[in-house]
Amino acid sequence: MLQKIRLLVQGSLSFLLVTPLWADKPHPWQFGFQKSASSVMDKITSLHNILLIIIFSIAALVAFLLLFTIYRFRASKNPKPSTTSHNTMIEIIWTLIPVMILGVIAVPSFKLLHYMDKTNHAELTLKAIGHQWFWEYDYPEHNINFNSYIVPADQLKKGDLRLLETDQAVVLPIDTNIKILVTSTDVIHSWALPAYGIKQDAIPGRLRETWVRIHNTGTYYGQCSELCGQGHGFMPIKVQAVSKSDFQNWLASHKPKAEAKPTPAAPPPVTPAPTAKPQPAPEKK
Ligand SMILES: [Cu+2]
Repeated sequence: MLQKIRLLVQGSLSFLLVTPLWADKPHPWQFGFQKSASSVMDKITSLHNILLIIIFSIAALVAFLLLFTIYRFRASKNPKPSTTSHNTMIEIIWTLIPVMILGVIAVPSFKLLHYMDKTNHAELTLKAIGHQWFWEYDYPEHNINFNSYIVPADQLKKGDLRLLETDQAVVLPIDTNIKILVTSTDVIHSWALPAYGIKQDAIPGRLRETWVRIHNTGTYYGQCSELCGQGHGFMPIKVQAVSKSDFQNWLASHKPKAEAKPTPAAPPPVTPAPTAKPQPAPEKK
């Protein structure tokens, strides 16, 4: 129990700790979001904070009215209760005020949905393809393609995160508008990375789009977020965000490998099959 309380306090205060890398990761008993690493997540966090203020204000007002009513109209003070059951003005007010609150919430919410949808100025494309149970990544502009599998618990090195470590990380440059295309080859998966504010379903036969502009270098972790079968918990996402120059170096180190792929052999020349002589139709008896 004490251990749980310690983790709870540690987790909830973890956002105050300064880590050498800006990238965040999940913490035991964590409350709240991971530290934002993208412009989309910045906006999600601020909308969330506005909503928290609204929701707490409503809860406080309702709690106050409830307590006030219980106290003011208690049986000893108010032995003969009122039998009023309708009041048109009050009913109009308590319908209109929630509608106005929802309208106020809807405006920034739709704006954010539109902002998260796609970038008009993509500088790089990453395609994430879900498989049962691993992710395949494709950099269409650079001819790079690889699969990314989980590192099993018995092969983890010191400092590795259980269930989040992959054999090959996705490498992405910071301060770059990156278009992310998500699809799947079998069932519905979901490419989700909390620090970037991304959770995009990977649907077979469909190409979903989202985008990210990463602020800080570091290692970021995510997981498949759509129940996709027995290996659902074992297809993590690991992104290594690097500077633009490091990204160019990474591209250079990966390109020859990709280009050295054996080109498919030319198909053997097709020799025309000897045309069969037309057989005379069997005579009818
Ligand atoms: Cu899944």
